[in-house]
Amino acid sequence: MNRDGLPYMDRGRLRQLLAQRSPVRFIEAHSAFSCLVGSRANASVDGISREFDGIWVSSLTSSATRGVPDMELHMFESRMDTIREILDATEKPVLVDGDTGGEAAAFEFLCRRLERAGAAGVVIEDKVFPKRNSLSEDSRQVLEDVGEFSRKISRGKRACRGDVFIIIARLEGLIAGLPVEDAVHRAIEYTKAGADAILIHSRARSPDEVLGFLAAYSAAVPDPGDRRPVFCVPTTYNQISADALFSAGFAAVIHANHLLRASHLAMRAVASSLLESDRSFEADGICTSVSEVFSETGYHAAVARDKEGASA
Ligand code: SPV
Ligand code: MG
Repeated sequence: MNRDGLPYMDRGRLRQLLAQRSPVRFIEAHSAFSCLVGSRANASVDGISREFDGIWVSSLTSSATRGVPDMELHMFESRMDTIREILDATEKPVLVDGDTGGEAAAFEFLCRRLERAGAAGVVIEDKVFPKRNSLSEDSRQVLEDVGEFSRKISRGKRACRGDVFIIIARLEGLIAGLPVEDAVHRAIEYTKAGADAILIHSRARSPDEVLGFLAAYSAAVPDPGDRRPVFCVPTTYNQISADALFSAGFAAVIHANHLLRASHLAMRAVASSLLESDRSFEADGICTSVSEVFSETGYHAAVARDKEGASA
């Protein structure tokens, strides 16, 4: 048990949830602090408690946190430090956005390091290195050769030592403007190469594109045993609920950047308020209290234990 009385992270949890066909909701984290907030988030919906099932370590928000554009700049060393801090801050499965994975040899090392660190899996996208962010309307999106990308997946699979770390192949065909048939063909090839799951990405405003992929994939691979769980990232088509996406057949939904975007909005408002009012009083209403920050990071609990020690 850990200090909160929770069982220690079960490294196979994500694989298990997918095998059970339990719907999986991911929330983005870009720091240990945002991971604590996302891990503890809880809502009661129709009397049933709902929480996130896993943490998504986004490349967009990891880049933004470092003040650089999401263009696969070489920074996996510093990202590894953040990933380890995030792993220390949660018992939930942590899924890492590995961009394109780089060249196959680099991807082998990435898989081994992430597996050893305790991550639940990695997602790599089938674009050429260095990729451009998929939500950008005016970036050139160039897909990798199917055979090359399949070999990268196989080499990553062979590099893993255990059988719980998963590799997810992310299809960028719709982002690159290719027809859905191309994405289905790639899903089949990447599955043959060993991909444990598929992520279909889209920046359309409506979910029709990704729902169309799901239908075409099911038609092309009629035996459910031969299909892989399909993930989606409803950032742009966000009027549909995660529940509706699960009912349509998606296995997992990733809320990919929201904690960073929320803090960006709040930080800008607070910074302006401090200048306008020339004091912080007016900003208090849009900041959490220092005491809440203490609670989130376990400060109050540690002080209580200090007191127990002093009176013992
Ligand atoms: C990320 O969160 O870094 C992603 C998703 O890769 S997207 O920004 O939509 O490409
Ligand atoms: Mg990314």
